[in-house]
Amino acid sequence: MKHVQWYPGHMTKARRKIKELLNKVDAVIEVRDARIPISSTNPDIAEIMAGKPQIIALNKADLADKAVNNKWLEYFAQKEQLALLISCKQGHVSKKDKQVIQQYASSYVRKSKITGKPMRVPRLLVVGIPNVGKSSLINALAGRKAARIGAKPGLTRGQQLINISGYFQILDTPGVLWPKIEDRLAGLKLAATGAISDVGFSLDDIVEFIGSKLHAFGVIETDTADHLTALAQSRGFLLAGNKLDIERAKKVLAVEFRNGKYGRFSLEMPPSGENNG
Ligand SMILES: Nc1nc2c(ncn2[C@@H]2O[C@H](COP(=O)(O)OP(=O)(O)O)[C@@H](O)[C@H]2O)c(=O)[nH]1
Ligand SMILES: [Mg+2]
Repeated sequence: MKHVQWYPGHMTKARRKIKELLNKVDAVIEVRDARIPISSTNPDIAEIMAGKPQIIALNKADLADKAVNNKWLEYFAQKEQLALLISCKQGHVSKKDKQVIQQYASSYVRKSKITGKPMRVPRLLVVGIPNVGKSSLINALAGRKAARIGAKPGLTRGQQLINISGYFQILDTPGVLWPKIEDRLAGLKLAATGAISDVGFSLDDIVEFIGSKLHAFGVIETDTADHLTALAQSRGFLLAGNKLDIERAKKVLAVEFRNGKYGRFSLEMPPSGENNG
């Protein structure tokens, strides 16, 4: 595995950028991938946030195992961290979730001495590693195409506050955190879920990992190689001379796993549980 971490120059810049954004808000929504709530955060997040109140949005909950999602909620509740299960791909965030965010963030806004009420609407910043759905969440909260989806990290528009009327305001520019890949397994989980676009791993590495997971979950009965053959056959992926196009099958397997075509999977359990692999 090649080294996937950003080099220090980038990191210093990213940190500085986040600090700037943090100054403008009362609280932060940290987006993580619900399938890998540990690997999809930066382990230095607490230090980076410097005490800024934080809501954890376990996004792509629609792709993760329902029962495991609930275990993660229990886990964060035990740690007294506010966490929400979010699926924002369809462009919608529930009223209840918006209210929870609003109430939490409001409690950190200075109160009027006279009325005892917050002096203004709370302001929030969305942060997270690439591809966890930061832009999607901002769009879904805003209820219109307010933030750019799929933009490369660093490619952001001029910062503006978006008014989520009746609830709060969010910065239209998310803060980009960098994943810290502490071991090969964490890297493979990030690659398999699409957080790091295959950087550092070959397609073969990723496909082998996905295949072994699908096998362990009982979704495929054969080994990865046989599954790829069957996939290429059933879809008619052929090269010249009627040879099976296995490379194409690999790409399709990776994409379809990422998008939930094989079902809903969680690749990480809360630390207290078993099966952390
Ligand atoms: N299934 C599913 N896909 C999502 C969800 N949120 C975002 N995505 C997809 O994840 C990819 C990355 O989303 P994007 O918002 O660009 O991530 P960002 O890099 O963190 O801003 C896009 O293909 C989105 O459609 C979700 O809740 N569920
Ligand atoms: Mg984005």
